[in-house]
Amino acid sequence: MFIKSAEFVKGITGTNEILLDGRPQIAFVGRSNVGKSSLINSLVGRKDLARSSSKPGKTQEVNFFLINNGYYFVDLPGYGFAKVSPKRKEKIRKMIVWYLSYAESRPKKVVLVVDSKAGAKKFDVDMKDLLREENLDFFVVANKIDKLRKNEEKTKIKEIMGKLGMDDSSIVSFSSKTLKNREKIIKKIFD
Ligand SMILES: Nc1nc2c(ncn2[C@@H]2O[C@H](COP(=O)(O)OP(=O)(O)OP(=O)(O)O)[C@@H](O)[C@H]2O)c(=O)[nH]1
Ligand SMILES: [Mg+2]
Repeated sequence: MFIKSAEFVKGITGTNEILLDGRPQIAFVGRSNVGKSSLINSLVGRKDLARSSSKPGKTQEVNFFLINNGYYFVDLPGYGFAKVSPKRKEKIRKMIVWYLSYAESRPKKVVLVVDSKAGAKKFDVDMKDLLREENLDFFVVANKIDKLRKNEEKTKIKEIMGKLGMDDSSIVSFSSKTLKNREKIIKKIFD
């Protein structure tokens, strides 16, 4: 699979006709600041398609990017940024749950992005449970692998998958800095 075109279509916060246009959706979910938007940019080979920021809480809506005119990459807001109000946090949590569980369509694949240095947190475990309950097809990206020393990688990955109760075949490490495993992730998304 070669990504030859990518464009931002729209951001939604609830029911919208884009959910029903029949194109398969690939969703990127994870805690705030783990690098979901950067991962999308790396996959499509564009620096600023999905807006990313060093300030957590950049993505506020469910953003749809049209890929090769046939798919959507769906960039979800991140959960768990400490500085947002409890009310705002709850709103974001509900938006994520709505998209994954109650929206008119279901994503064909979900990429659960985890910060490889911080490891799997409660949100990640809860998310894995939700994805399982909803019977959604998903795999884990251990992101920001450039922040780990080479000899830490294996242990960290084992630790993350242990916490999630999953086996090592469902995790791929990645870094937007080095683009390590970019092709592998694209393959996993589209197979
Ligand atoms: N070292 C390193 N930094 C990264 C990597 N990916 C993203 N970042 C940085 O992490 C910060 C957050 O990246 P985003 O892509 O905005 O994260 P996000 O998950 O979309 O964040 P929200 O929209 O707030 O949920 C930015 O400063 C990025 O430059 C990576 O692979 N390695
Ligand atoms: Mg984002």
